[in-house]
Amino acid sequence: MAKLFAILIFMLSFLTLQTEPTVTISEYSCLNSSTFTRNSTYEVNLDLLLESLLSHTNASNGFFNTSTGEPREADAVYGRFLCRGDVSKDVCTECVKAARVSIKEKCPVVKEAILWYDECVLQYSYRNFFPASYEVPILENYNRRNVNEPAKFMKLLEKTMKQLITRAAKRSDKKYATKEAPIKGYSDATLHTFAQCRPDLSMAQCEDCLQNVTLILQTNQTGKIGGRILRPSCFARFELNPFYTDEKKRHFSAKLAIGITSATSAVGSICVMLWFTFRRERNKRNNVEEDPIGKK
Ligand SMILES: *[C@@H]1O[C@H](CO)[C@@H](O)[C@H](O)[C@H]1NC(C)=O
Ligand SMILES: *[C@@H]1O[C@H](CO)[C@@H](O)[C@H](O)[C@H]1NC(C)=O
Ligand SMILES: *[C@@H]1O[C@H](CO)[C@@H](O)[C@H](O)[C@H]1NC(C)=O
Ligand SMILES: *[C@@H]1O[C@H](CO)[C@@H](O)[C@H](O)[C@H]1NC(C)=O
Ligand SMILES: *[C@@H]1O[C@H](CO)[C@@H](O)[C@H](O)[C@H]1NC(C)=O
Ligand SMILES: CC(=O)N[C@H]1CO[C@H](CO)[C@@H](O)[C@@H]1O
Repeated sequence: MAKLFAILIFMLSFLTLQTEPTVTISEYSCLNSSTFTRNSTYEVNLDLLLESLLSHTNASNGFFNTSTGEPREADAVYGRFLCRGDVSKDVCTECVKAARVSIKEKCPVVKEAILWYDECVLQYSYRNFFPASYEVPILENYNRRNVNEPAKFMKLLEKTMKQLITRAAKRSDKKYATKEAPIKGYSDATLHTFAQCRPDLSMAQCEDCLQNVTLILQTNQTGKIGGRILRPSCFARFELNPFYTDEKKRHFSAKLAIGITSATSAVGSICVMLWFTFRRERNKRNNVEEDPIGKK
């Protein structure tokens, strides 16, 4: 029994580790083929920049831009990150931390790169891309699956996105908005949409950027169940499954998620435990010497 208890504790700790927030790379681009040499001043400045960005994930609007090195000199590096409007500071920090590592892995010795996770975007360059004029690349990522009635679906998407743009652009702190719309004819299908701009864009700049992005989103591929268009200064995304935290529900669902996770872990552990116990009993009956648990 003590052994089983120890196993249960072990499995619980394992499952707890597994439920830590995980971030997934969405898209990235190593923008310019011009490169820097290892251990050069540029690399030193780049590392300083990434360090500085990471230390500012506490910014209340989830956005920070900065530069290292002498401005306008060849070794200067400019950079910024933007976290998705609905994520907590902890998730934002987690995301920028992961992006800081990935961007150097994916684009080694490249002077200019951008990398998107679901929860944040990180970008650096040897040239100043502020305020909003420098706007490549525009990346896309669609779900491969199709909806049943594409024409109707695209109409609904267009209507929903239009409302989203105005709401996101009007905000001053974090320029983002979410909107859900029921899909008629499917009892429990809901369209989930999300749009966000860099918070330092003006209302007009944000509207422009999002209009561009949503137009591409609706024309590049049609009739998909999900998709996103990612521009350095703004992005829009839609899915049938909920992929963001509704502001009103955030605190409630955070608690709920933790509840569900621990409940799932507990139930899972008990099932695994019962299964092993059952096998052990059966193995004993069958006189099988190998005992997967008994062996240390
Ligand atoms: C890449 O960088 C070089 C050197 O700074 C520049 O001349 C060129 O226009 C850049 N290419 C692109 C695609 O931005
Ligand atoms: C860069 O510097 C580190 C430590 O100073 C050294 O170990 C490494 O070999 C250097 N790399 C190159 C490519 O010079
Ligand atoms: C965030 O952290 C940095 C460095 O740790 C600090 O200098 C800055 O004042 C903090 N900003 C906010 C808004 O708390
Ligand atoms: C969106 O903006 C990009 C870059 O400014 C431009 O090349 C593209 O044609 C625009 N697309 C649409 C659909 O407005
Ligand atoms: C849209 O789709 C075409 C291929 O059909 C692709 O070449 C293009 O890069 C896509 N993305 C954007 C942002 O327009
Ligand atoms: C350090 C730096 O380049 N900061 C810039 C961040 O973005 C704002 C708004 O575009 C600029 O005014 C700052 O100069």
